[in-house]
Order: sequence, then structure tokens, then C-alpha cells
Amino acid sequence: MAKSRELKRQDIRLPPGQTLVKNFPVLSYGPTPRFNPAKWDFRVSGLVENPIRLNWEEFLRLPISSQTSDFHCVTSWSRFDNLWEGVKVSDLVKLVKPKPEALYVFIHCDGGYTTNLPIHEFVDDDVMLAYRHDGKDLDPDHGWPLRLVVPKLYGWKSAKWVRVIEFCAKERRGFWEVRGYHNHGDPWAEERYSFQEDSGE
Ligand SMILES: Nc1nc2c(c(=O)[nH]1)N[C@H]1C(S)=C(S)[C@@H](COP(=O)(O)O)O[C@H]1N2
Ligand SMILES: [Mo]
Repeated sequence: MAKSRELKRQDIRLPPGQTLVKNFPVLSYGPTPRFNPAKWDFRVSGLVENPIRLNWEEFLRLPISSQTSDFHCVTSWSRFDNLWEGVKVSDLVKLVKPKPEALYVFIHCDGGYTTNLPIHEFVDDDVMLAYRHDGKDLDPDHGWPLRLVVPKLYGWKSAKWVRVIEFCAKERRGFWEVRGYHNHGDPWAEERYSFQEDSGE
């Protein structure tokens, strides 16, 4: 963590071991799910005062924000200055009101992909549920209609085709976290693989 702060202070934008790209690669395990607005819903469940279920029309009525951030995939590409538009997680959290015992979130996606985050990183100011990227609706391969964007962690935490956000008391590993990727995934500390977790690297 100390290493990570030191690097940020120096304002280095490219994390160690990363290469800058100008295109926007698609990194998906499995096929791109088809979006059916008649059937699609978005739910916040688990340890919250106010669980919600919204259809697509209702989701679009949530307050809209836009933010620009860098994106770092563990396979070593980084893409700078992504303009994301959608709903800030900090705004969503005001609506659902997590209970004090909610310490983690578990994200469920169409197609079965999952990932996890500690709650303090999930509610960070730059985390968004985005439906637009660089001025256009998200491409289906990039997560249309809705994806999470977590700029400060490796890309596998930025779940595409998000359907359910579950607030939990206990930590659970998601799709890549059980297949050898780090449970946390800070690109500045190069938290790439799960074997690094034991050595305190
Ligand atoms: N549902 C889902 N979300 C996902 C993935 C996936 O396979 N399925 N891949 C992750 C990985 S490893 C990365 S780097 C980013 C890539 O986002 P992109 O394909 O829009 O570049 O999506 C993440 N979110
Ligand atoms: Mo990735």
C-alpha cells in the first residue's frame, strides 16, 4: 500500500508492467449476452435498508454523471482517458442504504460472470455503473447495457453486463478470483495473481 501511494504521488499514470494502447480491446470470458429490455432488470440485494429492482427505463431515470478515468487490464494493456457516463455508485448507495454489517459487494452478471469488492472501494467517487463510453452507447462487447467501472483496480473488477449487486458481510471470490487472479487487484501494487496474497507482496 505504501508503494502504491508513493507511485500515485509521483503522478505516474501508467502502472508498472503495463503498456499503453489507443484502441479498446475486448476482454470477455464467453459470449456477449443478448440484451432484452423487456426482460432485463437491475437489482441491489443483500444487506441494504432499501433493496431495489429497476427495469431498464427506470434505471435510465437515475441521476446521470460522467467521469474520465484510466483503465488497466491485468493482461498488461492500459487505456487512458475513458469518458464514462452512467450512474455513480456513490449516488446509488445513497438510495439503497447499506447496513453497517455490509463490508463487501458481490457483483452478478448476465452469463454467470461474478466479481467481488470491499465496500470502501466500491463506493469510491470514481466508481460508476456506466452505459456510455466516449460519447456513445456501450458496445455490446464492452458491456451493453450496463457495466461497472472501477478505475483504481485491474479491469476484471469492472464487470460487464451487470444485473445484481449483492451487499454481504463476508468475502466471496468471484469468477477470476477463484481462477488465480488476486482477490484485490491494485495495478499500482501489481496485485495480479492469487499466489501473491500469502507472501504479503
Ligand atoms: N461479465 C464480464 N465482465 C468482464 C469480463 C468478462 O469476461 N465478463 N472481463 C473482465 C476483464 S478481464 C476486463 S480487462 C474488462 C475488459 O473490458 P472491455 O472488454 O470492455 O475492454 O472487463 C471485465 N469484465
Ligand atoms: Mo482483464
